[in-house]
Amino acid sequence: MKRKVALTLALLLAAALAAGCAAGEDKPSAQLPNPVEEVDGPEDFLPLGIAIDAPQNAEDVSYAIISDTVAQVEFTLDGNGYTYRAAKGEGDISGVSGLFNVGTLNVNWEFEGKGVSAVVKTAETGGRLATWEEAGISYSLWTESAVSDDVISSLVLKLVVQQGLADPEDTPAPFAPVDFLEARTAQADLNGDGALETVNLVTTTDEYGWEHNTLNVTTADGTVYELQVGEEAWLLEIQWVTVLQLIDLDPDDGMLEVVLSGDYASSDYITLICRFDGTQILIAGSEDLISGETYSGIYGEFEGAENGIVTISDAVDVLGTWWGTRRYALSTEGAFVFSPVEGELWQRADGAAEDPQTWADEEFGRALRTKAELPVTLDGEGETALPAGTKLLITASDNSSIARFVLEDGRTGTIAFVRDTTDWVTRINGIEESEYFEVLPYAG
Ligand SMILES: [Ca+2]
Ligand SMILES: [Ca+2]
Repeated sequence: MKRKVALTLALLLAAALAAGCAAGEDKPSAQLPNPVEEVDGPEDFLPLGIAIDAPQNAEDVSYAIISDTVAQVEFTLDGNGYTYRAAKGEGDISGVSGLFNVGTLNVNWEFEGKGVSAVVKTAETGGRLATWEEAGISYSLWTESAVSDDVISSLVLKLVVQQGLADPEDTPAPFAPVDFLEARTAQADLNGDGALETVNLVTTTDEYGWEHNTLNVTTADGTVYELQVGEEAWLLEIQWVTVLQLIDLDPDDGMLEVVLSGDYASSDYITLICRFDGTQILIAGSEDLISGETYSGIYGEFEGAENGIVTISDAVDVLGTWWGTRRYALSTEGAFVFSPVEGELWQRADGAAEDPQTWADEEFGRALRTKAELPVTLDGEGETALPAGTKLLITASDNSSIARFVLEDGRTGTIAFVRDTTDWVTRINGIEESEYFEVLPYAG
């Protein structure tokens, strides 16, 4: 990937040189390869993974992004005009063509215990070009003015100190999720090659009122990659998009993820987490713990992601229907497949466990009331049977074999169940669940 960036930059430079020659110029000049897009400020460089700004006390500061890869700040300092650039990868990004046979100076110094070195070249006109590299990013600083070597090298040091040295020991600032549900379009470097992609979601409605969603990724060179949601045989077609975000699951892999979540039936949600790898758009799968198969997408709605852990919410049908959340992580083998975080359950998320009203007699659909002795395991007490007439609230479940509950007096415990997947009957100790409870409020 790095090689590709370097090549792109080399081509840009070649274009700049060619432009300079065609114009018949033989003096050094900052030829700007097109397209140059003016931007508002240094925050616009962040999607490129670059943090540069003009030095303090600079005047006439302007910002631009060149060919979606190179960040540029132009400014005036002490009456001299400067062009400061940075881009991921190696190579000369200065875009300055011309003769530099007057002199080359290598500047080295120590900063924060690390060696930094820049090369300062002097043009025939007296202009100075400084270039340096730091943490995989190339920098250049050019001025047409005949400033002294001391002036240019101390300005380089000032800029390096101002932005700080990248320290691999430091945790980088986490990428803040970008919500583009309203805009339907966003720009970011999705695949970490230093060039911005445009991602957008196009929703069309057919003559039957059925919605079709297409996720498009357009690269800097105009190539469009498409993902038609629902195209895969078992990928459900989202009818109502509720979440559209850019997130960063792993800050170290150079990639961002696009999250698309929505309702595919009546209040049945699915979450698609997608990556663009430079050649195609991939959808993360999720492992079905019962069958062992991998499905495209994760059932449930996307709630958020933190430290690589994705939270999904969904209706859980275990001893009644209740709203729960579960946390998923990418499986360790490096595949783009999510599994529930080991040892964690679906957690009830409707606030019922904290609400005293849950235990009121008239509250229906929250606390359950037993009508027969219910075999359970109480925490700290072991296996026992709860007498008929006991109220309990289901608080969590693995959605396959156990349910956690809390009693009105605060004691907690576990109910073991077996779900018969042929007739979808759930049994506790061999007896159908409905035999134990006055009402089991299932939705749908
Ligand atoms: Ca990119
Ligand atoms: Ca990442």
